[in-house]
Amino acid sequence: MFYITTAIDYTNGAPHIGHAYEKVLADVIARYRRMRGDEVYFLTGVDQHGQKVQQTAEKEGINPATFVAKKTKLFLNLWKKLGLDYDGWAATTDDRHKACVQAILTELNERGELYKKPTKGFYSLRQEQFLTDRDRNEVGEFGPEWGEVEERDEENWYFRLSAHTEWLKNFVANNPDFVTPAFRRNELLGALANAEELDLCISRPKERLRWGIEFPFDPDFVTYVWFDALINYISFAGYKAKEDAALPDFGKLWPCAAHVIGKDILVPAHGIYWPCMLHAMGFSDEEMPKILVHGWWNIRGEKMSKSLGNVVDPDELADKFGVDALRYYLVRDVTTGKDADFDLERLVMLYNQELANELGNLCNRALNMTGRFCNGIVTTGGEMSDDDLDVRASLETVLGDYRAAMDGYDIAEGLKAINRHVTVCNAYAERSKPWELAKDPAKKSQLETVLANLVESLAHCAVLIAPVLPDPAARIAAQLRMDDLLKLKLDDLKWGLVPNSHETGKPKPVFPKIVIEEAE
Ligand code: MET
Repeated sequence: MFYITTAIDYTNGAPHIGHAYEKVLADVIARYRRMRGDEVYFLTGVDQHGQKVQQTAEKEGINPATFVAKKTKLFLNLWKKLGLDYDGWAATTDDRHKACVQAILTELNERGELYKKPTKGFYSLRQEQFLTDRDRNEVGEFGPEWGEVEERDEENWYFRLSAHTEWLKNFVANNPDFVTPAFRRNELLGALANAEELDLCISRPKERLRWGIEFPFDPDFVTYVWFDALINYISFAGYKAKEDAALPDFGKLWPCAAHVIGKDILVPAHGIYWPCMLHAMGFSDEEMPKILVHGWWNIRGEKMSKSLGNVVDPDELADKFGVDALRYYLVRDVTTGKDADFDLERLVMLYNQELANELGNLCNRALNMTGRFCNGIVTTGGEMSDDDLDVRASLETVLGDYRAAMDGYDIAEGLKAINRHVTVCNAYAERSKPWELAKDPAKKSQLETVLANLVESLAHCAVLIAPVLPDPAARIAAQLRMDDLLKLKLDDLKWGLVPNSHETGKPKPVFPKIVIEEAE
């Protein structure tokens, strides 16, 4: 089973482009793994508790539950619009999740992993955590990154994080695939080498924070939002679930193959707290999840183009440029793990060039000429010239490149591999000039072979592009009149998908060009 999750987003605002990127990335990986033949479970959701949510709700004068329900809708609607195909929805106010968090707290307490002690110090409201002297800047102050900081003197519950850090250091050192990409794992190793051996404060007194999960054995406290949120990965996977909870079978899902998260929440939450929490619960080294860390899209306002406007709201982007262009851009113009610059001109350019002009053109010309010159009928089995054979060889190379890239979560490289083959095909079409061959009855077999090779290539490309662009892939399959095409698995992709005498349909533009009106 390939179990994949995303970070769950705070419901104190509307989803932004970073949220959309992460979810699309995870969706593409999930779809690819299904195509690869894996059984997949894709979980995403929202982080509904915590001080920030409570504060924003208070500011708007509504109770947190109503506020959260409203914001959650924005996420659900956007994910629907972007075509996310997830199997489970993790919303942390769900009673099944609360029950799991409480069961874990009780168990950890019984195991002696928790203790209560007075806490005195400075607290960052933005990060919802106590600060130490290490968090001060050069001039001895808590910098703006901590937001509002206040002094607190209160009792709290602690998790014996420090009892697990030695184990964690060894575990990370011995398991290179715990964090992908490697340079992010190095960041974690660096952080671990410098870490102070501190325990983690996992409660907040109820008088300050009501909007959280109550401690089952000390109802004056609620659970720290990160401790609550991280548990979503197992609670919604069926960990400690009741039989009738309608959750998956935990034994089948776990360990998670990829927690897809942003670089800002690797250290300390996912790279330190989470494995230590699991270790404290009794999970073995073999039962540790894997983490896939992505970078950020930098939005440089001044670089935004005049004619395209300053839109970076994913919802508006999808409306303005189309879901296909947005999904494509979000995985095409970035190397997984690294940061990238969000550039609307590139979004339009990449869509128009690689999809409208190249893949769209291949679809259009292959089906159009097959219709015009051969009544839509594909005839295979003719003699292949060297030029014909080169097309077939290109496809074979591309299949290998694509698989290697996609297995390594490098979606941009996977797409570039497809595009290489499309370019080969379009050049081949221009060189072979089917429109000339069609004029000479003696060249009929040659014509049929060229067109069959183009149609065959198109069928492959539709399958390969489907994880990123499921709707256009389906449109191509429909025009090819190959209803079951997208049910094929990666291993089924071999030359000969289109049978002899197959009748294709008429082409309709799959990627209408984006036309930008010049700004005055
Ligand atoms: N809500 C957190 C964030 O947005 C992520 C939690 S993932 C368990 O940073």
